[in-house]
Amino acid sequence: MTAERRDFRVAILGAGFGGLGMAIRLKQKGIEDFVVLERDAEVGGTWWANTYPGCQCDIPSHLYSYSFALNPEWTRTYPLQPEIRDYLRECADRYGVRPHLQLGCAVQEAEWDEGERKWRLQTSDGTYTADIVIAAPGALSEPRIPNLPGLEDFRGTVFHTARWNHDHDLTGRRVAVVGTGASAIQTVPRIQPIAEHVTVFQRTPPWVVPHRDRPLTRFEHALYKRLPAAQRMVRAAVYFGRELLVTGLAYRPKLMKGLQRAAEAHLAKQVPDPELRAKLTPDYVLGCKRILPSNAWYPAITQPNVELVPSGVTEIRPEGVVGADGVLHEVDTLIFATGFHVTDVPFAQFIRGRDGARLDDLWQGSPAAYRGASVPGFPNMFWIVGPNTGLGHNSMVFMIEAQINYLLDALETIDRTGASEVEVRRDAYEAYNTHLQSRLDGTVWNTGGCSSWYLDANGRNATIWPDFTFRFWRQTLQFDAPAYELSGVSGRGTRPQGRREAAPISG
Ligand code: N01
Repeated sequence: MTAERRDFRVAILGAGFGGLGMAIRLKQKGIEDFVVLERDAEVGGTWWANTYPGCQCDIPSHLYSYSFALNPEWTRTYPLQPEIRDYLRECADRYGVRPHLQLGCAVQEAEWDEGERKWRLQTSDGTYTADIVIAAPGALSEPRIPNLPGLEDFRGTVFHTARWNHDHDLTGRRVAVVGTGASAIQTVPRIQPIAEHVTVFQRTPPWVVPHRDRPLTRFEHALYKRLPAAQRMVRAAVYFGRELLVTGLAYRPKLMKGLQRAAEAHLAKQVPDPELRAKLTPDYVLGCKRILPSNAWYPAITQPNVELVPSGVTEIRPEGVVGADGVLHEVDTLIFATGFHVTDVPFAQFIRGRDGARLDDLWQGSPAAYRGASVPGFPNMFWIVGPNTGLGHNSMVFMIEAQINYLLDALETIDRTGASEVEVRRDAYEAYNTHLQSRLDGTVWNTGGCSSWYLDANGRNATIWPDFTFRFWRQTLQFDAPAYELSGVSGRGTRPQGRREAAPISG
């Protein structure tokens, strides 16, 4: 499609839920002058990249779709990775986004060209330029493998859950899994029945609650197909039911004790051995880290071919893994379920704004943005799933759609005013973040006594939206132009001579 075209009004970076959703909404508005640059071979983002056995969304299906594209075909109450991947592919087809996609195109550098008032994007497919960049690289896209001594000398096979090695059959293998987060607890129960032995290194136990996953019935499928309003009602009920958690998570962490007792009962029921149970019992308030639903995790851990090592890893040797107790566990396969680079956004080091300043230098490992979207010094660049727009309790798709609304209105404002540069004011950015951080102070994520990937290296929470999500929705319904400097606005005579007029983004 666009192989010859290199200059666009809008460039969207990433084709996961965020980037793809943005592209669809642009099409729905009749906006055609955009490109989507995606490093992977298909759309889907995290749901394309994560293919580990057992990969499933822990947010209910009815809520895990775009509001404008409900899916009556979900097979289960919690969707499986392959069906979310297929849903997103289908959305790309149905809404005609394919001609705008540049797949297999990794953005290596993004630089603001002050003279041209454009972003210059160096990619694996050459240079692209765009008036406006919408960065949607995802918060959980760069796997994090700890820098462990001896790792390069390991004799066996090593991979990360987000880069699953499907050519490596785990049947009869001696496997070590490092980490006990959402990915580990989904995949270990799938590895355990086929591996000879599984050693799980658990640095911090997660809180695990009963899972309500079940297949959707033929009646439900027929109902939702014939009566989409019924699915909308279930969706709304699921949404508000999950929002109730915010009362405990963000306002009164003590309220989490009730759910914590349910998790303790789940553990007691599934793990009769008191010694093992003690190892699996967290010492922080439930909700501080993501609450994990599973009926299969504890039963897998209690199997005779599984050993739970209640410590991190200190060293890798050619023949195995050494835990904090100094014991060598001999394995032939090492799987890192150690999460992602989140607050140390790897992409930020490749972005240069005004005067060549690197976003990485501004953020210094602690990302911040105005409404999760805009950063001073980086004009005409907006983020989807930007800083402090993350959730632990509800659907990210809801937050993504709120952000898309905001950006659509931003684009309309730019179009209407003819501005060639839009940049958030530093005072607005600072006031917003000061308020946001003060809201986070009393929340379970900051006070629950755990260390999680929501916090940066200095303990600042750069990830979570600390309130009801409908408040974020309300805040982002309209682009708040007074918080921004709009320069080069046509009609006000501020556009410097010799600079090109902004092309309309609509039509
Ligand atoms: O990663 P994590 P994940 N030595 O960061 C441990 C989403 N997700 O891939 O807790 C030993 O949660 C670390 O230990 P500790 C979801 O948002 C969603 O599992 O830091 N251990 C932890 O146990 C989720 O939150 C679904 O002490 C080390 C684990 O590795 C996010 O992705 C499914 C270590 C990392 O857990 C990330 O989940 C899957 C070290 N050096 C994922 N370094 C859904 O269902 C780290 N660990 C939607």
